Amino acid sequence: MASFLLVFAVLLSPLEAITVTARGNYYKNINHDGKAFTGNILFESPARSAKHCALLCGQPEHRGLCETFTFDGDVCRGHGMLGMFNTSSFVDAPGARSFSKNWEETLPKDCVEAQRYSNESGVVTIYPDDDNSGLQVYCDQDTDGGGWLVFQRRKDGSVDFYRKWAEYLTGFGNVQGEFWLGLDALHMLTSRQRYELRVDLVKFNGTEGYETYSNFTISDSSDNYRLHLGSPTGGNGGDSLSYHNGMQFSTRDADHDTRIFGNCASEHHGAWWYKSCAMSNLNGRYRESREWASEGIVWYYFDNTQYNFKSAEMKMRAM
Ligand SMILES: [Ca+2]
Repeated sequence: MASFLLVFAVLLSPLEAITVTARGNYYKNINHDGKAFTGNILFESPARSAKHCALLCGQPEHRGLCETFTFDGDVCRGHGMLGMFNTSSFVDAPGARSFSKNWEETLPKDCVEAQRYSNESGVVTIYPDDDNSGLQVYCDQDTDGGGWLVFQRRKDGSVDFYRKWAEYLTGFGNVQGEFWLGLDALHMLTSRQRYELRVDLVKFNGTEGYETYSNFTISDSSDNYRLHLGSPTGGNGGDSLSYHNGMQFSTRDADHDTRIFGNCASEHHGAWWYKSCAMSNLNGRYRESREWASEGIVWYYFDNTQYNFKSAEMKMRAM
């Protein structure tokens, strides 16, 4: 039987349904004229994601009979082949996605793999592990060959970064604009594979700088998301992060710095892996113009000053 006849149909937003997998094979979505195959239902089950639905479809209990599935964001329905070759068994379903075996591609687990689907920077859903329902992230596919997962961005002061512990864990802001992805996500990602770290900076006069580090990992909540960094591996921005290597994360309401008398997060109006206190402060207060201020967005060794930056981005790439 020709493999192109194995058509998969799901009802999903395009962002969620980049690809799905079943029985160890991988499928890339193709349009099927806005129709979905809904016949010959073999099973119905709640599912977390399209990928989860595909995995259910591939379970041995279905004895290989499940060939397609639909997922409405809540319920997963597995379908057999019966009726698939009759166009009347497809119903109108605007936004439906079909999946063909011909493509044989894998779900992207990071922004490096996401380059297989698009070389343009933007928001994509990655699947860091099989049980995960997907994580929406911003991939920078332009800088130094691309493949960078951006986890922090400052550029216009539109988002307040002077926030408490709980918000730094879950993340905040707008992934297209200013945001912090979240310490829980950073721990999850860096515990699954090795990443390098890159910091991009722009001064108010337009001068750009960057710095890269190997082996970027963030420990878990029991260790207060401690920063672990390898050596600086390149850049012209000055190494302003090694000073913070081995430090726990602190916010104004959760002081884990090594300064006994004082709270670095409140003194620097930010949240960071403060020591006693900071050679960098990229979550500090945003200012519209160049000012000398230790509570601003500082990267000290750029030019050995505490002048604030116009923009900053922190990103990571699988090594
Ligand atoms: Ca302290």
